[in-house]
Amino acid sequence: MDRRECDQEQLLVELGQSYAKALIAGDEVAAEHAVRDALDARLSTAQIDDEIIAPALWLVGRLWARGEISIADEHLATQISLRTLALQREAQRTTRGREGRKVLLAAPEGEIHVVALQMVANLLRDGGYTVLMLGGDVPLDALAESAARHEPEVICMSATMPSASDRLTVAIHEIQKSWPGAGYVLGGRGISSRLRPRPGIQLCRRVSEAVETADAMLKRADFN
Ligand code: B12
Repeated sequence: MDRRECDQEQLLVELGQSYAKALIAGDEVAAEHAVRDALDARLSTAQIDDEIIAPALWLVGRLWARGEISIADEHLATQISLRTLALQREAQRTTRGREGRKVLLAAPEGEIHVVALQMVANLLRDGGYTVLMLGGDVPLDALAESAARHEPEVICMSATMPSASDRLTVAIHEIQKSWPGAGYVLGGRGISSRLRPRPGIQLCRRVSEAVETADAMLKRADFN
């Protein structure tokens, strides 16, 4: 077993224990928490079903057979598990809903810091988006041309250097001339107070806000 498999095995054991404890306590919130953690850790539906939910229900069955919990406790544990199955389906539906929706990522010319942008790309890809990562130091005309060619619904850009902030504004202006259909998700410590959020342009402080912000942008576009 390699390191990754070992970590995953350990995580499954821990989440399995938390989930079982939650079922026995009749604690729906704690049970959902365990399943959300499993989903966040990218455990598969099969792993969650076979190695977290099923063993916990077997334990509940054994406790009931030994007279340690009541039939009502067993029913409650079952209802909680049925709800967590619905939660799993909902998470999959959300991911599928993002399939085929394109997000383009770039840092404008002169900006070579791209670690945060790569994190955003990973999060979006994991969330089901189709990701087009152009990387750092992308000339403005090349950026506008790429946007016009690929027609992404969302464009994520990053500015770490203070000088890059105004270039984001110019980039948006340039892109809008050739591809007006995108919303913008911007981040980075270089962003100045001159760049203000407005409809179609959102600022994020953390990479973890990117997926939610892109989702909100698409929802808005769908309603228009
Ligand atoms: C790694 C690094 C580099 C690498 C970059 C490699 C690469 N390919 O990315 C190298 C060595 C090449 C480099 C070069 C330079 N760097 Co440098 N670099 C850093 C360092 C150490 C880490 C930056 C980083 O990756 N952070 C990790 C990420 C995850 O965090 P973050 O960028 O802050 O992003 C957070 C948020 O801002 C937000 N976010 C950011 N972008 C986005 C985008 C979206 C869409 C979203 C949703 C969120 C989001 O999410 C993150 C948190 O969740 C910082 C130190 C520091 N204090 O930041 C200096 C730093 C940024 N660099 C600095 C400088 C000065 C330079 C150079 C000019 C140095 C030189 N004289 O050559 C050059 C050229 C820079 C240029 N033209 O772009 C300064 C900037 C100072 C300033 N504000 O003016 C810093 C702060 C170092 C310092 N203390 O002086 N650098």
